[in-house]
Amino acid sequence: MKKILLALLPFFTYQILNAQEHVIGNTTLTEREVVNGLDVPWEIKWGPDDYLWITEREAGTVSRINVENGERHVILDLSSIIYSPQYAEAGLLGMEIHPEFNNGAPYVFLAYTYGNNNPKERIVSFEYDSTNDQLINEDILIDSIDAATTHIGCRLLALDDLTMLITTGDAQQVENSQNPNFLTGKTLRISINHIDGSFGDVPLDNPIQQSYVYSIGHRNSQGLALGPNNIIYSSEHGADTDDELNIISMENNYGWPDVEGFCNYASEIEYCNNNDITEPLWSSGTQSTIAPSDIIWYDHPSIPEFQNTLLMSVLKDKKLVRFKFSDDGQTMTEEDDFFVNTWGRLRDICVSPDGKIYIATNGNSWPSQGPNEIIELSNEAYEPVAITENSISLNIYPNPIYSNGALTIDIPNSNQVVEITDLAGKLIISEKMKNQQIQLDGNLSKGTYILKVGNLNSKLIIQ
Ligand SMILES: [Ca+2]
Ligand SMILES: [Ca+2]
Ligand SMILES: [Ca+2]
Repeated sequence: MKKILLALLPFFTYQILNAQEHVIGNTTLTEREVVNGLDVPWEIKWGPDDYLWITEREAGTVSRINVENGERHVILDLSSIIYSPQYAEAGLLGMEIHPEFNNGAPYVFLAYTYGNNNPKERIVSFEYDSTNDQLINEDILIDSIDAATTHIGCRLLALDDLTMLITTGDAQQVENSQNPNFLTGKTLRISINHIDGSFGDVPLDNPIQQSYVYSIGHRNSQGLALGPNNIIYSSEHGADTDDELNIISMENNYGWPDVEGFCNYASEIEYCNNNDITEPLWSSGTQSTIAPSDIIWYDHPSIPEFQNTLLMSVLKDKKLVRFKFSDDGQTMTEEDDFFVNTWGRLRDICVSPDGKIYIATNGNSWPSQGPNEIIELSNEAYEPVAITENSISLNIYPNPIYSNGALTIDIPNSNQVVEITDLAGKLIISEKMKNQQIQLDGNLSKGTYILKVGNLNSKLIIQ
């Protein structure tokens, strides 16, 4: 018995040292370090293969990480190509995974700087070779964008219409942000449609024919996130004042370098009126900056305090900011800080399908004096809605049903709200019945769901 206790001791000590708890409202989040000792993690994405995909800015590598055991496999090494000086912001930066990765389009997009004396930025795609666990066949999509040691943008966001948005910084040539002939200081939009032959081309409905330019007047945007109602939110670094949170729309002008933050100074107001400048939803104010990096829209029920809010990882002020919005998503209504000075500078954030949050840290001081790690935050008390054959207590038909069918729910009071969640408990549809029916609008992909009315529920199959 004594022997067993001794054998167990190191294990428990390890657990206590590495598990920490954070109370947020009514939820206790458990902190766990997934991996440490990285060479400036810049992008983290939850992959369609249930691995965490990361880029490391200075090392120039892409890796897949098994979050259960922290095992990391380098699947691409661009160290011989990239320009990544130590005291700078350049290197291997943004990454995006094709929305149809598991469906015939195993493409991974990267943004990086290259060329030592006259640095440029390029946007490329690679194919994932699952047999050898490597990225292969580089295809340069946009080449020779002006770069610099800092202000390079490089956040990528693929959308369901098979286009991808790309942020570029002003590359320290501030006036070019207002000039549509330059690709710097912009949001760009490119086709990633692998079916119609337009992959890599300028989408036909871009505002300027044969130009990737989608919006202008940006300084250095390093956050892009898709929110409800197809709203594209973007975070942006200010110079000495006015970091911004914007809604990105086609053809808009966001003001830089002539306007910082809101149109609130006399000179700005005139410029704003003459040039139809789009103001931000939020600014860090006219006194200081916080250095916002990535943003995500968190919509999972496992952390109710964060559900349906925008989370922003912040570098200089070393915190996570939660933004709440009006129902239409157009107005910011509340701003709250979390984890201030807890893990140093927070570069990037992503969420797994079961609602766990992953944060990439970039050390305590600029540019990268460790720790450079990835932290997991989870609500261990959360129990996803589980259902067994026995607990079916509601008659619905037809079942299975097509994703755009009319579903009848056999319940006497027909004014109740119907909730449809996936098996992880994520709410997808919440709608009032009409005449004991709801009309599905094609938004549910094939699979199994849980339909709930009050405390009754049933398994629902979409075919
Ligand atoms: Ca990310
Ligand atoms: Ca602006
Ligand atoms: Ca201003």
